[in-house]
Amino acid sequence: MMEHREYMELALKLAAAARGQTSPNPMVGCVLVKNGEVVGMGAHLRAGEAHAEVQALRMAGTKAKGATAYVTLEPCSHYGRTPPCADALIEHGVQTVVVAMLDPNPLVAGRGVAKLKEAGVNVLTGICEAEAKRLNEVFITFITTGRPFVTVKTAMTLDGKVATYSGSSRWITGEEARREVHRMRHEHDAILVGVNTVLADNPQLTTRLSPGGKNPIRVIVDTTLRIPMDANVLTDGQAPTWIFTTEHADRTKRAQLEEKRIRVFSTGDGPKVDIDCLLATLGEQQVSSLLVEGGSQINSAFLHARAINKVVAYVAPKLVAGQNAPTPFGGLGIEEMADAISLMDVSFEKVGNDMKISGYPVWR
Ligand code: AOF
Ligand code: ZN
Repeated sequence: MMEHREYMELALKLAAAARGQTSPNPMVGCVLVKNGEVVGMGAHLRAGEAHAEVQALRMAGTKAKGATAYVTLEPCSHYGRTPPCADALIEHGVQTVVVAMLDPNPLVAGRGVAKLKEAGVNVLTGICEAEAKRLNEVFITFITTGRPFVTVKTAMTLDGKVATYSGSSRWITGEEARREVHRMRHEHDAILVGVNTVLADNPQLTTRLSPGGKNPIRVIVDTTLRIPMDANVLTDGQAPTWIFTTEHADRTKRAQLEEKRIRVFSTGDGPKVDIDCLLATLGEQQVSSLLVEGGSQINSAFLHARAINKVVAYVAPKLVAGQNAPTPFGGLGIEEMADAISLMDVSFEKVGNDMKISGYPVWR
């Protein structure tokens, strides 16, 4: 017979199988076990569809009576798009519920566990909690702040450059790293670049994976609406494109864009697009995760707004030199090394011939 942790790890794997398709909902997995036998399994696959517990209960049928449920997230207690899972577990006679983490959704936040306990169900919490929190880092941020979880992804040479002095930048990393980036695009609700990147590279910002993937909403930061009307992101129709600008933008250009069904948001009359306002707006639009693919000015704007939740940096073993060659984060920068932004929970991974370093900035 397996231990609590092993069943929970299985439930976490089931949950993670739906990565990139549950937004704005969390990924959740559930395993039902009775007398050492797995009698039901389920995962939440899509917002609006059945929750993990319901899927597992359906599979188990009458065998759920007296079983132990392993759930990666506290069973819900509220009527959302679907009825409460806590009620379903109680009705099916589940005896014990093992929970990895409480639901940070203020509508639930402990009420699911309380409901189960009141009904006489044994509840055990905190099994594989750290793993569960990592799995749902996006959901936790979105449901508690109303803003998207922001990942800044960069790719640079060993000497820290994102392009040569002449602006040439294809490609810095190898194929494996580039494939990973397309996977990241698939997993995010939206992708963001600055207009300078559009002007320099005319990117599509789509997910090119075989056998296919979901395209994120394309967000362009463009203070004065310099975007060319024939840019790929405006003409290819592959995914929605939203432009964030300011009151300094030309009204006629704005109308032209809106005529092409491009959404244009103004963040006010500040000198630059206000990152804070941009994030609040994206959150209102149910964008729970945002992948920032730079340029150096945009990355630096996010840094100065302290608006980065995660950094994923690919470092390619190449040298291009050049004191004017751009680096991942531009702007004036921080004066004292003692004030550098440190990352925590850092991981180092070899991807093809490149090194991937990821971590979570500590904002003091
Ligand atoms: C669970 N099991 O599998 C999931 C839960 O609108 P709804 O009905 O889909 O509810 C969404 C909320 O339910 C979501 O914000 C989170 O609090 C919880 N998600 N809960 O017991 C699941 N996906
Ligand atoms: Zn539920």
